[in-house]
Amino acid sequence: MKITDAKVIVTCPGRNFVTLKIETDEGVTGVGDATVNGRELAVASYLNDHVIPLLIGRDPAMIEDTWQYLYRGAYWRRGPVTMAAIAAVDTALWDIKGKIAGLPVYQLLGGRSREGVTVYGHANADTVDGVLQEISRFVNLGYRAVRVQTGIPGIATTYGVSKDKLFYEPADAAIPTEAVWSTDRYLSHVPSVFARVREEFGPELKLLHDAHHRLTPIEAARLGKALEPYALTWLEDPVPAELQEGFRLIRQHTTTPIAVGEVFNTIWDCHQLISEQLIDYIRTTVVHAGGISHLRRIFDLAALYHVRSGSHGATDCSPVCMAAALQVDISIPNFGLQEYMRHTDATDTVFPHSYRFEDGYLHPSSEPGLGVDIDEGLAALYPYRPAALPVNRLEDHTMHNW
Ligand code: GCO
Ligand code: MG
Repeated sequence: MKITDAKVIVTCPGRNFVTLKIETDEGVTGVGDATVNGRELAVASYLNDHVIPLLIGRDPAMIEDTWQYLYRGAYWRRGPVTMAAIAAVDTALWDIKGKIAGLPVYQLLGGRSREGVTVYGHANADTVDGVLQEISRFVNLGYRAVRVQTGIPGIATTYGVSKDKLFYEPADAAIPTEAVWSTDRYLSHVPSVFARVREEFGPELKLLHDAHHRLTPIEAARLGKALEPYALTWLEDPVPAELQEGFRLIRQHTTTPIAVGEVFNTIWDCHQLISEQLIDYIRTTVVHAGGISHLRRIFDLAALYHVRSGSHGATDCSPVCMAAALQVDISIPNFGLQEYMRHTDATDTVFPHSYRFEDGYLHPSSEPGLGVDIDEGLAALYPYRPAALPVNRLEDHTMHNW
């Protein structure tokens, strides 16, 4: 069996997505997500110019060899663009392997380890009263875990607070919008939010919070400590994680569990965090961390060190990514939680899929392969629109992390 063609489909049914579709001489096709929010066309070009010519004529069954060929063969290894392109190829080849075997991909990964994949939704609002209502909405929908983000008094806009409550789309303009940030205002507000939430919802609901890379280690330690009475399931991305040893300082001061990894591309971005047990959840996902093969490698390393998975599942991870993530989530021994931000109806129709939400769980498709496809005719109706993520400045205009 041989790969005969591969095409990159860029579509914008509400937001931009990049999808790779691989075709074979036996008529079996596979899909992979290659979306990097705000850098979509860079990945499309990397695939078209540097990857697709290498795929033609290869045996689609050789997933690991193809992964190693694209990773080692690039010479310039790693990075979000390269790894998203490799991820798309890897994901599409697993899809093909599953279809040929007549099995959902999770069966090829060892079969189910659980009944369903526990997901968390995003409750957010400008005010504390508003967020309490939003949390109720998620609880009524059956969610067992909720991420809580609110506006910060004195700051005009805050990460994670969205106009449209089921979706969060921060890439809102071709040229990045500029937000203003104050760590002091944030740190003095957030603990009071969680105090109210625990008071209203009691001890059982799993609560999460995303600091979105904005703190220093000692600030993160202070926040983690202040949040301890409210028993969060995790505090996410407390600091930018290039400096992996920075997490030691957070760990010395707080028992609030730490989650990190949505912007990581390879196992090398987290091997110190994992092997020194500086984190509790690793949030790498299929599209940004080298596909199903590499994600599984990261999660296997994590399992040795009591670190559980918590894959990123924001709106910019397409339904192809979500379908693939669920195949991994259901099969690994050290699954933690899966983020689940819903897609627009237009996105769901462009990417027909058969995973489903029920009772707080997502259930992967049981169809052969990943159980997801792209409707190319529909995709063509939604042309690419330039959209960049915002940038962040301190009140004195110093550039900060968004
Ligand atoms: C999350 C993330 C997202 C990212 C977005 C960037 O935890 O879901 O932090 O909200 O900001 O995916 O593209
Ligand atoms: Mg996040």
